Amino acid sequence: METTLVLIKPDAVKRALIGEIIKRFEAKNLTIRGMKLMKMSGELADKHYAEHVQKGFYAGLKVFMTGSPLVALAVGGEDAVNLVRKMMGATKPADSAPGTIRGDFALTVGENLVHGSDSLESAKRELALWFKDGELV
Ligand code: DAT
Ligand code: MG
Repeated sequence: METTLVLIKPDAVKRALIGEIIKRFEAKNLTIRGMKLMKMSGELADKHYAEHVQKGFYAGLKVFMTGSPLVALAVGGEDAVNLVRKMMGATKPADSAPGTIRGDFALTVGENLVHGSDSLESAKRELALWFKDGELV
């Protein structure tokens, strides 16, 4: 069984979509193994988005991600990493299929509602940033 990191981003929390998003993962029979509502620190943002810190959009992304609370989830199940990415939809909402979270609810790439680890290796690295040993059930 795999476990992946999902972030319900600040725009989704503000839009009261926490329940809608968690409902989809539960309906798919994935398991919520960890969950916390918190504000992302700048330090955590730099670590979490290490692959993007040099990019032009990063300053705006950091302001957005650290500006108000988000929900971090550890989501487990068979093929959870790829499955969650499929359920999220493509990064750019114009490319994300109807039926996906971004396809159904997101309008812009800057506010695309959810994060999901993009590989098993990323999932392991990211889960260690967000959850301490012993916090996952
Ligand atoms: P994903 O979140 O689908 O894994 P990513 O890792 O390429 O996508 O980028 C991380 C986040 O950064 C993405 O969810 C939204 C933001 N982002 C990516 N490309 C962007 C761009 N061209 N302009 C603004 N924000 C962008
Ligand atoms: Mg990514």
